[in-house]
Amino acid sequence: MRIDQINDYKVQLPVKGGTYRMASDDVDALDSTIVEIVTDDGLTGWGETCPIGPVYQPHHALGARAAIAEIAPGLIGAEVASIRLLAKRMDELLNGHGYAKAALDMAFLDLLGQKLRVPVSTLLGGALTDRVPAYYSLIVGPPEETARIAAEKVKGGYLRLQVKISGKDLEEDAANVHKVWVAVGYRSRIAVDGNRGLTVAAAIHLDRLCQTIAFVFEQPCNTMDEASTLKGRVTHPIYLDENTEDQNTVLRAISLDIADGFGFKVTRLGDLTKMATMRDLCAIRSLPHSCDDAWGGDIMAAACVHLASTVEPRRFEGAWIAQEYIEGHFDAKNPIVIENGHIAVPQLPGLGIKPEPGLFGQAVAMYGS
Ligand code: 0XW
Ligand code: MG
Repeated sequence: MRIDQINDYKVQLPVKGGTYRMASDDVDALDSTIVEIVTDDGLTGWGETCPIGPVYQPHHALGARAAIAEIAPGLIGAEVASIRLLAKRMDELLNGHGYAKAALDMAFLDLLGQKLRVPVSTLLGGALTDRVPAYYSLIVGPPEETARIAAEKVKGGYLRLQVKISGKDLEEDAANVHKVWVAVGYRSRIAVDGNRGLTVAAAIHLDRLCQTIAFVFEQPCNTMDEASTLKGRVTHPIYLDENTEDQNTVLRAISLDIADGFGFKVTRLGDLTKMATMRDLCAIRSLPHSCDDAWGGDIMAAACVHLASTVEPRRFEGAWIAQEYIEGHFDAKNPIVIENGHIAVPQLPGLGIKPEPGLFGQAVAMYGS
């Protein structure tokens, strides 16, 4: 099975229900890059990469498409058999830019899964479950409202909530955490996500003000060095998210004992295979982690869920997909949906997602025949 054609599409995903607020940025619509790979035996594979704006992490939509333009012509005619060989080929064509390569890698796995008639979860080592827990992300907002939504989501089946804080108003941030705790208590696990917005001092203050509340503190400060100075000075476990920019950083965080867990993003770590390696590394040290991406439609959601199904459930912090914030689906027949706080793992060969024909309009770039 050889690559005949690579097309990429630009898809605008407006945020359903209003602005998505985080300490690092507010976003209203996301620019998703969809990759379609057509092979000589008539199969089509799909991939996606969708940075949540240009500020959240050092990725941006235009960068993804520019990187794909650099790589795609060199992949025409390549055999889709060894995912490792294709990753090597991409590295020979462009250094870095893992978040763009991730979309191509996703499409390779989709193709290989279809060819071998196995779901992508099988190619990632094998599923341990057919249904994974999702977690809900509560955006920065007024404490009463945040607590109301928290209670509603837990009632709806979510086992874990992520409370986003602004890092700008200590009183409001502490009130948010307290009110969510009063509303859901032990019925839900809680992550408090600073999205890099707090100083070390502010993180220590919030930790003290929330001493009796059980939560994990996700990416409170900007750098890994700041996170490391929090060790021993705060009582809440520290999880890293934005700092996990590549495999080596994760390895460093684990070996220096900086993180108690991770919020992993598929495209940030490079691709699904690289994230599977991080899954195995975390297993060695019993470190919990999530399976997310920054944003994306059903293709990205399917990728996250396939990987999520391969994580040992007792260390799994849930999958985050953007479905709650997106109107409609790419594939109306086999959408990736959260039901009772859980997501069914696609069982069809490949990713199990086939976007409706013509849904993405005209390709913004086409490579190959
Ligand atoms: C909640 N998320 C997984 C979605 C947004 O991209 C931000 C992210 C996070 O945890 O920072
Ligand atoms: Mg986070």
